[in-house]
Amino acid sequence: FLKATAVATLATGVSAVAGSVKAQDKKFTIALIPGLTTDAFYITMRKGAEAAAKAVGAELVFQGAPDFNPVTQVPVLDAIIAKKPDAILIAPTDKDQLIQPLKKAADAGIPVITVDTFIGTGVYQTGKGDADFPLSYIASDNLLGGAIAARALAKAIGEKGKVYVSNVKPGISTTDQREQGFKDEMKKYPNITVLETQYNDDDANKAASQMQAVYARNSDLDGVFGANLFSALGAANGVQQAGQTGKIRVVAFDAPTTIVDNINSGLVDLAIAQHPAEIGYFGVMAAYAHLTGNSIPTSIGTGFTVIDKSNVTDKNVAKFIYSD
Ligand code: T6T
Repeated sequence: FLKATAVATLATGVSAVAGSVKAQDKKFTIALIPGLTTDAFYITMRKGAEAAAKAVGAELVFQGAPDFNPVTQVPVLDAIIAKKPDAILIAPTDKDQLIQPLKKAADAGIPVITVDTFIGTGVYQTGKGDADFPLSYIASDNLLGGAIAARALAKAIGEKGKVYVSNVKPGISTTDQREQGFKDEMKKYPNITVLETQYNDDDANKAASQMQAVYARNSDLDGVFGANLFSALGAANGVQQAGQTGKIRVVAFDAPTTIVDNINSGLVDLAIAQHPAEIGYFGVMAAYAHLTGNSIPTSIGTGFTVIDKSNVTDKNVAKFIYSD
């Protein structure tokens, strides 16, 4: 009988000590649903999450859609909910469209933490509204990131001229805030005109052709802010294809490996690297803290590293370039 109990206890991963269950001995399963799977930003986030899962003996399940789209993300979320993980970390691909699908997880008793992006206003656990049920929001300060981009682009173009934002699509918390932070900061530069935003659906090729179209309409275009990885990559490619390297200045959000070449060649002035590994690491740690009965902050901010020609070879900077 004793033997059988021991086996059963081991199988569930829960150990009974003097009649009580030690929750910290349970092997928790934590799911991480990225915005999309084939994006160096989320690949790097996964690494941080895996490091934290290893540290606390949890299992990390990484499952996502191939594109940044609620239509493809929601079925992945539903499949994860059906498996009943102990917690869900998710980068919601739309502020509004993921509220109801995530509510299903919360109603099923699965704690939800959003990483990178948020739902609703991103202010959680207030008892207000229909989207405050996630326990925590772990991310970069995207308004600040947009302001940093504006200051850098303004400086690069001598504080005068025409610029535009290459962005993904409206409704994504991160990129909406970057654009807002950028435009608010640009109000401080009366001689800079911000042209209409170009939305590329997270497609770098589309961002490249849009760049050329904007330039065709505005031969005096001075700069572009690429508000995420594919927007920046595409806008930079567009500048190169138009033969305007160094003339139309590019400020990039995100730091895939290609950014190094682009900075060295002068195609991109500066890249704002987020710290996605930190987001993944703290995401898992927050989930684990909650699951073991500890309180967690309703928001955790992670940092940026601004990369340009002057520091791109510094190993303390280069370590923030994303993993492929
Ligand atoms: O910029 C990141 C992420 O922060 C954003 O929410 C979506 O785009 C990226 O994944 C980069 O492609």
